[in-house]
Amino acid sequence: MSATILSIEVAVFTTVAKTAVDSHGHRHPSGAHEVHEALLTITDTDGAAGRVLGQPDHVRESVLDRYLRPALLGQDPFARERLWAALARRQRGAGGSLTDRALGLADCALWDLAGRRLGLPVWKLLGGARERISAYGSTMCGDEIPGGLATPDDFAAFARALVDRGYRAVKLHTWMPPIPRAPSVDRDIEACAAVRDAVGPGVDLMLDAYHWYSRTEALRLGRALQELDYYWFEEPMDEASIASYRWLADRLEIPVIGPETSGGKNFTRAEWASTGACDILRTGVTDVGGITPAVRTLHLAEAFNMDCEVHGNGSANLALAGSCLNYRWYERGLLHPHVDFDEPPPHLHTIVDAMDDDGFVTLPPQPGLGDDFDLDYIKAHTIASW
Ligand code: LLH
Ligand code: MG
Repeated sequence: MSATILSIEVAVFTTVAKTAVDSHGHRHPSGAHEVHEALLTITDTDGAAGRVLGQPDHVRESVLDRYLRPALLGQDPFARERLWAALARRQRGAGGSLTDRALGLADCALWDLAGRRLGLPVWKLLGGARERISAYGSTMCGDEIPGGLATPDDFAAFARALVDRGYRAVKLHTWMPPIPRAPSVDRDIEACAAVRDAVGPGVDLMLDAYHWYSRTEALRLGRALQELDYYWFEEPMDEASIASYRWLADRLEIPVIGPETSGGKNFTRAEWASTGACDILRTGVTDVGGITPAVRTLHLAEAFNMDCEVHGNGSANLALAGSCLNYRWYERGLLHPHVDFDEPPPHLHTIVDAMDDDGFVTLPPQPGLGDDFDLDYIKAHTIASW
C-alpha cells in the first residue's frame, strides 16, 4: 500500500531578524531583534517529511485542527491537485479563517515531501525548464535613513552598487506612507530618472510604485517611465479594479504588470490576462495559494503569449523557474544598503538563492525545495508546537 499522510505539525521558534515592517507593512532595516517563525512539517507513513517556513499566524492550531488535518491526514501525499482543491473548497464556508497563505504552505510542504521522497529537486519535478535564472535587485521602499534610501540620489547610488555586484535589472519600491511627504508622483519620477542616469541604458529597470495612486496619477507616472525606458510598471493602483488597469494598459506603451496582491488565485489572473488589464501577468506562491496554482498561472500566461513574473523570493518561488520559460526574472530582495541579504538567518545554514557575479541564481540541486534548515537550532529555540 502506498504511503499516506501521517502527521501535520507546526513548531514556532525564535530567531533573529535585522529588518522589520512599519505601520503600513513595508519592510525596512532595523537593529537585530527576536522574531517568531513557524516550521510546518508534513510527514507520511514511510517517514518522508516535507517542510516549509511561514508565519505562526497563518498556521495557527485551529487552522490545522479545523482544516488541514481533516483534509489531508490519511490521504496520498502525491495527490496534490485533489488535496489543494479540497482545501480551496473549504475556504468558501470558512469565513476567512482558512487563508490562501495556509493553503500555500500546505501545498509547498507537499511538494517538498514529494521531492525528498523521489530524491529530486522540486524545480525538476515541475519540468526542469532551466538550471538558472536571472535575478533582479528589488529594493526596499524609500525611507528617511541616512545613507539608506532617503533621496533620489540614494536610490541612484544603490542601483549603481547593485549593477556593480552583478544584477542586470533593478526594481525600485519608492516612498510610501507612513514616510512623510509620501506618496509623490514627482519624487517617484525624480528617483527613477536618477537611477536611469546612474546605471545607463543597458540595465532593465522596473518601478513598483505606491499602490493607491489615482488613474491620472498612475498615467502621468507611467508616461515618465516610458520616457526613461523602464521595463515594467507595477501596482500603481488598487488591484481590485481590473477596469482601471485595463484603462491604464490601453494608454501606455510600457508593459503594465499585475496582479500581485489580488485575491482569487489563478482565476483572477485569468481575468487580467483575458481582458487586457496587464501586459505581463504576476503570480507567486504566497499570493495564489501555493506552487500548484502558481504553475497554472504561469502556463495560463504562456498560452496568451505573455510573460508571468513571480512575486517574492524564497525556495518555492525559485522552484517555479523549473516550470516554464516565461518567468524571466527572479525577485531577489528586498534589498537595502544597510542590509546584508546574503547573510543566512540563524535557522538556516545557507540561503537558497545565492547569486553569482553575472546576476544568475542557480536552482538548488538538493531533493525537495532546497531549504537548508538548521533543524538543531529550530529544535533548541522552539517555544510552542501543535
Ligand atoms: O509595498 C511594499 O513594501 C512592496 O510592494 C512589497 O510588498 C514587495 O513584496 C513587492 O511588492 N514586491 O514586488
Ligand atoms: Mg510588487
